[in-house]
Amino acid sequence: MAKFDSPIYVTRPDFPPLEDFNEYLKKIWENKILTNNGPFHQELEHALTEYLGVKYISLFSNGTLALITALQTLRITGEVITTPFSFVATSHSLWWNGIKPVFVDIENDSFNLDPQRIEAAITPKTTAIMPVHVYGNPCNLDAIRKISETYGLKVIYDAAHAFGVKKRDDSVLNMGDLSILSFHATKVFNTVEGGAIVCHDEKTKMQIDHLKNFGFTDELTVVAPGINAKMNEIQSAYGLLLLKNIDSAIEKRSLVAQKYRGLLKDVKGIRCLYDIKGIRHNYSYFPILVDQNHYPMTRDDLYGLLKKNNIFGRRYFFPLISNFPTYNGLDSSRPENLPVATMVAKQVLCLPIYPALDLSDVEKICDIIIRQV
Ligand code: T4K
Repeated sequence: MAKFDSPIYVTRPDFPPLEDFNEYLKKIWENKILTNNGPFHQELEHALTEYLGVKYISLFSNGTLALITALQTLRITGEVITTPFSFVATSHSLWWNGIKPVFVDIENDSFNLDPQRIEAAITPKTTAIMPVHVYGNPCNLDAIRKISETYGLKVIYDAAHAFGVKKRDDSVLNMGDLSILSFHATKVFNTVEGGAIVCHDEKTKMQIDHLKNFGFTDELTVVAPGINAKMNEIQSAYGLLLLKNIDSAIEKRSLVAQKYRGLLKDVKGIRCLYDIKGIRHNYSYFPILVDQNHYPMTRDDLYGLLKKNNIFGRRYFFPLISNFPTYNGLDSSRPENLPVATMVAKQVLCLPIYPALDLSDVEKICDIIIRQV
């Protein structure tokens, strides 16, 4: 089979219709408001609370600043229990707050923080847990809630991948003290760059809004050492337009995921993740595990082979965060402490998934994978 003529990337951002975006740009030109809680910013916050089914949302210029600010909002210090199987921004947000990440292993089925291993990692310095809904698959919410209540720990969910994900019709963003979202161009919903913090009460929403605007509460009053993490009007308008078609975008992703699963389900040595009953998934990523004991090549060889065929999968999240120089000296970073995460990072490969991906292209990608057996 001939390789793809043009590259197939792990994802492709959605773009709103250009004419519609021009209309919004015209309005911005008329309003003369480019940023600082402008009308589109307010409209997008409102639209997102409705769409996501959450009480309060505060828009950010990116997900990383949302994470950093979430930790500031709750005044988290000391040690925070988190997962090594995530994008580096998760742990970096702790580092930027002078907090020590304590890595705990992940579950073999969801690739999320394993609640059964959290308690053993709690010390007198532990103040919070920062789990990640990796690939949009919800963490074990009930178990994490119970542990946090027993030990009086805050929970900040890194929900960068979990836009629109629901458990029994309730947004996963309603769990924990705070959740953060990323609206980066590579995400299910994007504002080019962007992010948000979801919170559950008005006072916290106000604190977050002050913190993302240098700490200003009015023209002359600065109540805290805030940062500049505001989303601007152009990004907000982009988001408003994309939100109109978000359900159909998720539906198209779902068809891609189902196609992959159907074609790969019997391939020896290849493991897919499947839908969980009662969960509304968003199909943000399509990870497979390549087990070289049963599949004729390693994950890296398959990655290279696909690349030769113009298919650019990604090894999210390899290396583990705990293997990067900033973190690899920590006691909790020892591979013996993280056997499941170490195995998953070695085997995982995210295949292309995005709304505009043709199902015939999914067939071609799978054909290359299957032909090796
Ligand atoms: N927490 C978690 C769990 C996260 O995954 C992330 C971000 C964060 C926190 C932090 O949120 P942000 O501060 O980023 O809002 C990407 C993203 O930059 C990053 O947002 C994301 N997670 C991470 C998982 O992936 P790269 O370096 O892998 O992206 P890049 O530029 O290689 O893009 C991947 C492919 O997408 C490209 O090969 C082609 C395609 N693409 C990409 C862009 C940007 C396009 O077709 N068009 C584009 O404009 O990090």
